[in-house]
Amino acid sequence: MQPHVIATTPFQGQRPGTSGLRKKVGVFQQPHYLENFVQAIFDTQTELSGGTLVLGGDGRFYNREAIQVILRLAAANGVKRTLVGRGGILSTPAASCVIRKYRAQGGIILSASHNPGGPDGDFGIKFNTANGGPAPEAVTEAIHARTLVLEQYRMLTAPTLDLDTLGTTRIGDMAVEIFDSIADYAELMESLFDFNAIHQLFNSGHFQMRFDAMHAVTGPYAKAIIEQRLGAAPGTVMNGEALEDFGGGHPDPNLAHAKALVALTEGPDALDFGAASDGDGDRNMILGKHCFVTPSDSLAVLAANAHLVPGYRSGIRGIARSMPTSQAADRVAEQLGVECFETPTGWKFFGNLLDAGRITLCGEESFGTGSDHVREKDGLWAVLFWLNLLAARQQSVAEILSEHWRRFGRNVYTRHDYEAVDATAAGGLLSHLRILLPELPGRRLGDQVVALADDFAYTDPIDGSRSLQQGIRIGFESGARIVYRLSGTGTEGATLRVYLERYEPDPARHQLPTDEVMRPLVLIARELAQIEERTGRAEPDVIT
Ligand code: G16
Repeated sequence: MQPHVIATTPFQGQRPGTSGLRKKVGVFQQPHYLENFVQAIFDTQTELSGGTLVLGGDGRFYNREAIQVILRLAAANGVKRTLVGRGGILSTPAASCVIRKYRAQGGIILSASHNPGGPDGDFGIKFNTANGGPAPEAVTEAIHARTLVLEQYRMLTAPTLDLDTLGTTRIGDMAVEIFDSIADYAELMESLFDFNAIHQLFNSGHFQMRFDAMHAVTGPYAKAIIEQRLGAAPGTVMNGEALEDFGGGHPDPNLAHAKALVALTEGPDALDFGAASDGDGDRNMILGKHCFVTPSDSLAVLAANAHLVPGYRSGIRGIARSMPTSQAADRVAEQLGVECFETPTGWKFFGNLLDAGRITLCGEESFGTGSDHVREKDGLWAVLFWLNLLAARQQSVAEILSEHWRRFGRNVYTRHDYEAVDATAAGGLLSHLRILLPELPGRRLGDQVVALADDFAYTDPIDGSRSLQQGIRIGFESGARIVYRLSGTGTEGATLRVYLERYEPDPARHQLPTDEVMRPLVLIARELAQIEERTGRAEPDVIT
């Protein structure tokens, strides 16, 4: 079968952001738009020709159509074998797991993560390399450069393939295997965690939990693992049916978007444990009875307790966190005597450190936590890790957290997001801060004195690559910090993120409400960056 060569013209704006190319569905539906980007992947990632590709997505609107198109492109570009998740479904961590397990040359994951779906929602595509991780910047830049000069793409003609029946078919010379990724993923989880102990916790008669899959990709994985394998009561997984529009919701597991779950952990009949995951299953939120664990604290707690979990019993090698993530994990690393790395935002920056064996655990303030078991952050893994800790320590989430703070001090943390801000105004705000940087050290702002002020730059310790302008970082003598950066995952205008952190060593102050502790720092952050003046916004849209 001869591929058709189809003439095309380049699209501007196909540069992947923090995590792949994310646009409105309508943008992806334009003739040639998806095809151009995917052809640019095949043109630059030449090892895919003759190799194995993993393909699937979070099940959002346009997932199935995009998979049919990508299969025809893959066959025409010489891919020998494509593994497709049944129904076109693959969570991001499961995709990473199977790329590694079946030694594929790469994977294409269709997802806009936590962004809303549906015909008017967002769609996205990301390429993962043979290590199972998000393509590093050098790869995404090469793909982008190729999109700018592309004149043609290659496709085979083929009937629409049945994605729902397990088994192997062919398109031209390429084998298409529809497989069930849940089994591979569940097996990996069972190799890391004490399933018997978690099973006993569920059957103890005094433990109530819910996992909110937010009508997104984790539903089938969570039902199989939490309800079927671990024996939690049916209904423990809520919103477990994956829907193309996530039931009209915003599949972002945080206090603003998982309100129904949060409510279940409050009040007199509060659950002991609540957890949620996002659109593509890589994010997680952890809640206890009357208690929210910030993602930064979660990373620190997991690191401090990793020895209680079978998969990490022999200790951890090191920890990495993204720059805006609180420094709670640094304190744990110091006590454990292991290395701690501060990387730019984006899971892709952890890949080299994981591959080189320099770190075991890593995490981000954006509700992402993971380890060297795959090369993506992993929502369900984090939930199972916490369940394993609860079973091993026989304590509540709040008790574990309070003890952690007593031992290490508390890094009180909050993030303010100003969404869909005028992009020019947002750029102007950052430029204004950059101009201020040299004069800030030593200056008193409110009750704080500036110790460090820079535009974060990162040199990868493994390959020496440099990443510049990764966020404005202002550190104070007290250990407090303010970080400003623009999101790389939005699809409308610009999203300004302001990350705020204050260190509190005094246990008598650990239970104070976060907003009360952070208020003085919030005022400093707003004034310094002239947020209202420049964006017209007096208050953030989302506070996490
Ligand atoms: C992605 C990246 C994360 C990043 C997050 C937020 O997560 O994988 O590494 O922290 O976006 O990025 P930004 O602040 O630039 O919006 P996900 O879950 O959306 O793939």
